[in-house]
Amino acid sequence: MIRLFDEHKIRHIQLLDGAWKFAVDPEGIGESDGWQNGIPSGETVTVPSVWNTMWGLLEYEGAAFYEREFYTKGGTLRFVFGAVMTEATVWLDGELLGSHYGGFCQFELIKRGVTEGTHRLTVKVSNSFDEKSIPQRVVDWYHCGGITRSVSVETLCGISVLSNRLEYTLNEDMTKAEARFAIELYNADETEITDIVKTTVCDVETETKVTLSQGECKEFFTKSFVISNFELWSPESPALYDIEISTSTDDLKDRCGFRKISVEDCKIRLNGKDIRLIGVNRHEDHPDFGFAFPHSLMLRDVDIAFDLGCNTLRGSHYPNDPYFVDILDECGMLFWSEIPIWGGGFSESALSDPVVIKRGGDMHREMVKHYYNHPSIIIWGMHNEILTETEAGYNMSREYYSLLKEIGGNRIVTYATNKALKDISYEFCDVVSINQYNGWYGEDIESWAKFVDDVHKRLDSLGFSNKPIIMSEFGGAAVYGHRNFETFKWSEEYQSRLLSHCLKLFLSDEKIAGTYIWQMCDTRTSEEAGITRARGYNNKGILNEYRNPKASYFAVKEIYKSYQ
Ligand code: ADA
Repeated sequence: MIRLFDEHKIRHIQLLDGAWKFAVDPEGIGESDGWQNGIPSGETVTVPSVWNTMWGLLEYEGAAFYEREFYTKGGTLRFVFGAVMTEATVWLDGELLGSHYGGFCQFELIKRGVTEGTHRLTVKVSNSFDEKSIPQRVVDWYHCGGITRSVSVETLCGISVLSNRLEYTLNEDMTKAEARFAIELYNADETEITDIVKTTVCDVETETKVTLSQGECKEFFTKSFVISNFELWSPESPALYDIEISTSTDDLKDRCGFRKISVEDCKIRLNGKDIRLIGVNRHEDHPDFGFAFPHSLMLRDVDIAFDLGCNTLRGSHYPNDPYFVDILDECGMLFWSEIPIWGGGFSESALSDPVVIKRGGDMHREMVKHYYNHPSIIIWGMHNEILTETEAGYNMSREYYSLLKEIGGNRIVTYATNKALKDISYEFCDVVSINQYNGWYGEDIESWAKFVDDVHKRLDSLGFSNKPIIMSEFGGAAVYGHRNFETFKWSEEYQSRLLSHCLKLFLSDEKIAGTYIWQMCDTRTSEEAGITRARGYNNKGILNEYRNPKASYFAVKEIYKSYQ
């Protein structure tokens, strides 16, 4: 995968980005007509991309086939897909390799015994929806389709290192880390192999003898070890350390940082010090690229966030490109990562559906697996605006909370509720995160103070007054360039007034430990949500979709900078 560093020195990697053959399959006949054996006709597209930016396909929902040839010296090949929106089925030379559900996380498929020569890789991509889809059809962003992140093919030899997690606990004064690696290994050869797995982090080395039978995949733990020669990772000083893992035939490089995130007495603490999260919600979306967001523009978004005075971003509403999270690790920007369970569309019966619950669980597991070592991720978000006032929402929250507490490492687990005054699931979050839109939907701007007061009273009455509160969404829309002397809705002035009012109120409240404005940039929205949205966009960005600032940007900047 494309990271800010090379993941391998030994393993042979071939990037399959670039030109692919492409054909839409609106009637869904591709598979039965054997397109996996060769797309009958089609055009050339660039991968990664979304088809919605192609001529005539802006609103296309359904299936499409992608195909390309590549040369290999053969052996055991691992195909790595950074992200495919939403469902992928993959064939090699017409033979089914496997499939994957879920649009925002990496997945891999392995094929053994591939011969030397030129081979054909075919991917059927579908962005259709039904009642068990995550997300559901109704969302407030745009359902793009396509191969949205890089594709590569890797040659695995002998015992290969597929993934790793550096699990650690810091001692009281945070000068020592008691650590161990969990390493996913795979035997790519045709015989049983015994090998030594070596790891290095902060000059501490381990060696573990492992034996795997042919084709076996297994998670191993190294012995525990103590690291003492490190500096803590923090926004002011984002110290990162290389991880090196190798066997006699394969290797994996990664990075980590050491930090402690905790919650106490209505405060969020980073490395033992109170921290206020000052941030915005960001969709990884751009009108010209959709979810295939270019790496060069990621850096610009981070620069904008720093200019605004943020120390955190919320990756609303799905796991972001690992390249982006690498940038955040390097520059010390804190991150909230979540999966796309976006409430609007989920009925009670969908929330209780075993297929939906399993899909959500798998998405959480994938997110944790691929992002575990990123120190910038301090929050896992379980879901957004589901029916947490019902038993179905309660049960889902209980299940995902215990899962993330078990596997997610040292992180805050939360969910964003828009039912603050009737939510019954607060026991399943470390921090209460509230989405509320007074001043935009319904209540007027002046009603905010009473709302915040009511939230405190409710948390007190439930016995959760010790939990910090994050205002995870608030804001209002402004159409870029719509300026006026009066401050009425949809004008830049009104948005400025609303956000300034909210921020002053929230930032003067000791129990509110974080603010994430909805939202950083305007984003194109789904047809269903678009009916109520000017231009078919969610215009609550403080920048427009091309990253040009609205008046509120400068108002927010002044307030945020004063809290640095
Ligand atoms: C919700 C949701 C956002 C966006 C927002 C809005 O809180 O989580 O994705 O739709 O409302 O603009 O109404």
